[in-house]
Amino acid sequence: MFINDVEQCQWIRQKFETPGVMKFTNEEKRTLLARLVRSMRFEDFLARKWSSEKRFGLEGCEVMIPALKTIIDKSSEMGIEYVIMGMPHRGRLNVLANVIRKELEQIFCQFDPKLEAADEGSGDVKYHLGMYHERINRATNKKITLSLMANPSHLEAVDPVVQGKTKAEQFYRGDTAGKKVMSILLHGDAAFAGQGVVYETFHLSDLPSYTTNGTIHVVVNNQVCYRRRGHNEMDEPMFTQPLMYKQIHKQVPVLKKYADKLIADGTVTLQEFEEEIAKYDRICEEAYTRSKDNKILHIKHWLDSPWPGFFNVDGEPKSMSCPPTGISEDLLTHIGNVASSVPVKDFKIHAGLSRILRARLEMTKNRVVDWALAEYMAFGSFLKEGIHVRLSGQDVERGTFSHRHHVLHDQEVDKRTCVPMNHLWEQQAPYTVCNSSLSEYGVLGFELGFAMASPNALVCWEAQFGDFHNTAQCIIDQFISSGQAKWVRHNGIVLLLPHGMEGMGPEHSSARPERFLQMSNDDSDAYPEFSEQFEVSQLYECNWIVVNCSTPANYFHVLRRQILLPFRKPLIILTPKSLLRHPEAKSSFDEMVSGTTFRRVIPEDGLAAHAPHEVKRVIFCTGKVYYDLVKERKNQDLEKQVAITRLEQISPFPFDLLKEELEKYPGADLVWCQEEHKNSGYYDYVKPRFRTIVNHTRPIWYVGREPAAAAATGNKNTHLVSLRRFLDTAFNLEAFEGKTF
Ligand SMILES: Cc1ncc(C[n+]2csc(CCOP(=O)(O)OP(=O)(O)O)c2C)c(N)n1
Repeated sequence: MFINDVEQCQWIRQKFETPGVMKFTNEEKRTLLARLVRSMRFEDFLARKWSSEKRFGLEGCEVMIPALKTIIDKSSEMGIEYVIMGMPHRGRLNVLANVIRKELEQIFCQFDPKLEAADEGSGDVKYHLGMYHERINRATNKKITLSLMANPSHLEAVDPVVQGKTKAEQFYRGDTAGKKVMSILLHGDAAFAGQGVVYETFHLSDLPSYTTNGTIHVVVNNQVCYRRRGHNEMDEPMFTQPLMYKQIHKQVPVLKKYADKLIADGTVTLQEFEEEIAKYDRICEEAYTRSKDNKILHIKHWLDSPWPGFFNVDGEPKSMSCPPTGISEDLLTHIGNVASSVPVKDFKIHAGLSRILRARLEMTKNRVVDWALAEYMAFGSFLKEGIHVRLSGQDVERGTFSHRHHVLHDQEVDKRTCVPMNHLWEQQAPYTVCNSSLSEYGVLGFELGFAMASPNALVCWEAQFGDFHNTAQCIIDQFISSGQAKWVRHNGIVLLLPHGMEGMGPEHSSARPERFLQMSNDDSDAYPEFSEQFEVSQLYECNWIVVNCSTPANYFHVLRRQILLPFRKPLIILTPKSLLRHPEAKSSFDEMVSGTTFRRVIPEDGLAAHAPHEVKRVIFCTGKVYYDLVKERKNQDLEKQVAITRLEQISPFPFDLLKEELEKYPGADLVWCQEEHKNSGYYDYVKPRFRTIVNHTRPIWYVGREPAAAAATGNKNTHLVSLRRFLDTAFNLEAFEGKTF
């Protein structure tokens, strides 16, 4: 990278280019040799014992181990207490063994094919698992914590995750200058040059709420060193690189070269060198013998982010229940008042914003909330309880739809801002709301890493429009959906994805809920056993939660539940756009006060519910289309004949509540209505589950838009015509007569 800072250029010249600057004392040379011995003999040992296993050895760049150890020694000397690392597979086992100092037998036993998994989930290959280790740094005699983050095969994907976790550890220690916690990222040269997420991560380095105050990047550069055995040990590089590999095979290993040099200049004797090798080989052999006793693999031992005190000693949740998520009326009023105010003196806000704040005050007086105020209530309530809240994404401070306004800007003093949420109470947790760089992959990875540091924080990432999450797909697929199954690591990150078909074109419409639902692990065909704790145990078993709330109160509750649950799961929320200002989309304080709670299903409670046996049709739906349906039902005067029930938590599927709902209307048609196209939205997910509930005895008819390749039309008229068409079908009580299913 080009450096245009003169001071930085001078530093590099002084530290690296001054003649003789790389001179070492004899003691340092001996340490370097001993570390090279470990680096080299570790790979040799694995190659001898498991000659036909992939391990992605370091051979050809053994010097990486002494280099990393030197960086860590120096950092410890300068006051660093915690180093968080991310790296690809090459040399990873060696780093675990010789840098992090994972017990060798724990590494070796992973090569045993008979090893049984003791933990939940499917686990991961040995060269992906993470590790957390507190130890004494031998060079400085100071305590140091080292953490190597678990990562998927996707090269460089872990970079922003490491940075997010580093930022969080700095934040919670008050380490504003990055003097105590730092990160090291290792890269291969091809991945470093080619993967865009590297640059998305760099791009965060100077943003106040994202900077880690510097990262050490180590590039394992095959233009300088080489890969002795090709891509991995099962590879034959001579197939494709015959001449280069003839040269590589002639290379004398670096350990021999360096030992010969030190022996020749009298720094060590041949005998000392051989003893060093024999000593380490013995360590490996002894660990190998011990590794044979390990019959069971505990992935928990490979956790990179333990949460002390959050789980019980066996790593299980402390309970299997969740208290009601409502809060007291006084709290609601207080938060509403602060949300309507400018809590600092002589601060002039924009007239348009004054109107918004006045409207909030009016709502608070009338004991109602809209979407933005409900979110305020949830965030504010956490701050009182000491829970840090962080909201990150493009333009989140104001809100893409100009509804949030969490940061006020003085209209007369440049850059003077105020965050009322940080003025709620004298003693409160901090609220961080930060506009991110224009990145999804990098920023979502960062927030995921941030959320790993502590379970006592609500970390939310908001996409500008839900569509854009697909440029962060790797973080969603490889980390969020499957992270717990692979690495036993809980994460409570919240994704806020604006979603809704509003005639705004193929983009800006769909957050692609079908993709999240397709990756949900609840079984569509298995009828679950209902216990008293069904709701919470179902959440515990799932890989993530997908919700689409139709009321501000329910949005408030689902955010609150996220922290009140005794475990952490990623939460995907399809958030509204037009409903942010919809006059009907308001909730009373009555739905949020103490004793109230999140509603997974909101059953019909109008005329149809009072005489259920006369109901001809039950329409199940989720999200915004509910308001269209209710309006249309009224227009057509069908309030007695048609019940409309809302599914608020889509996954895990509320089998229990929907069963009750279905049984209530024995004579009715069952319809799933969605505004999305048939091949998107929720239909493919809900259909088999509804059918499981009714044991395949009743059909669940589809009402919605036809299948389509693009997520939405760009033509307003086409949008309105298709809306009209499916609303007509929804209320045509003969629509499915005579049809078979
Ligand atoms: C995103 C992604 N694309 C492709 C791959 C497949 N892959 C694994 S290693 C590798 C080569 C990496 O080369 P380099 O970064 O130079 O590191 P090296 O292993 O050569 O040290 C590739 C293409 C991958 N793991 N991740």
